[in-house]
Amino acid sequence: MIGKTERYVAITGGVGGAKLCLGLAHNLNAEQATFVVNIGDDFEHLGLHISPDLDTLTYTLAGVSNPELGWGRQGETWNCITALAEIGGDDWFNLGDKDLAIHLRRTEMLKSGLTLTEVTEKLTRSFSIEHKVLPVSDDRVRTIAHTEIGSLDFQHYFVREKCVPPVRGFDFEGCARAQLTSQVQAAFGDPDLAGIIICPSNPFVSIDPMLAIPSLVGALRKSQVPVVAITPIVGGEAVKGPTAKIMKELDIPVTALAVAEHYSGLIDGFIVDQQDSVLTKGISKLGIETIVAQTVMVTLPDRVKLAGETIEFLRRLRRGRQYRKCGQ
Ligand code: FO1
Repeated sequence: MIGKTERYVAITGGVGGAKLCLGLAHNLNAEQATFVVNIGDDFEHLGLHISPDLDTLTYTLAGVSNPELGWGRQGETWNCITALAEIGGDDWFNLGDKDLAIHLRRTEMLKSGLTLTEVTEKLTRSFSIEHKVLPVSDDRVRTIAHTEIGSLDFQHYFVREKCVPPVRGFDFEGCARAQLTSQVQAAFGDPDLAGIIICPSNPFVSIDPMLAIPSLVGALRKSQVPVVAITPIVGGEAVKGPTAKIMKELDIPVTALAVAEHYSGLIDGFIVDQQDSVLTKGISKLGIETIVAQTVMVTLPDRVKLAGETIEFLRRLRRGRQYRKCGQ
């Protein structure tokens, strides 16, 4: 119907996911795209509540993220963390001087009794971001990495230990009783919802902490719209971060096919990179329609193009059949 608002929900975490979300934000206005973000990386540090995936997406959408690092802010200085180390403070988690502002503000607002959702709404608004950036839950979910040197809080594993200790598996403390926020439930229940996107984030540490929340998987399965995932693995390598290393340690083949298998039962479509076009037949055998695109996003046009192709793919999946979820 002309003028009918098509709405999309993207599930995202980490740097890779944020890149696609920026592309989606260029294709879809604030009414059409909602971002549901991982909170499993959150932790309390130096007395501050830190939400890395919410911050990475906020800085990326605001155009102030650090292009080299992917996290934190561009044009950063490190005076405070340097001075902190000089007086015996922890400096393994690099907090830039400008970045500190968001952690101080979030901690202050949480202490005043606001929910993480309310805090995020105020913070994104202060960065003039119009799109909805929603923590998946206001409950506490924490990723734990079970490694050869013991079980580590996520940031201790990811940053302090630099992902070096071989990992045996992950747990997501609190996920079983965590509830989707009412805003996230409303996004998935929106009558104009036209598609759901699982961003090219690390499936095991950025997406799984959200899929571990029972009502999220329920929402995905109940939704009458297609779900498409984009591969974070290209040519047997992770585009960024430790995904490939984690897959090897979990004895999972480092291929886009293995990622599709990881999501199978939840997704209707999968996007692989041109380098992996040979995998499309194998993935289609899982009952997952697969298209080939340039999934490695270097420039902003790359992100906008991939996001546009993802939206078109979802439209085609919806048109292609009177949409029925698998298994219904
Ligand atoms: N990642 C690092 O590898 N080293 C850091 O020192 C670091 C600091 C940091 C500060 C704020 C923030 O929001 C993110 C930060 N990250 C750092 C990234 C963070 O660990 C990851 O972005 C996520 O938790 C996983 O994607």
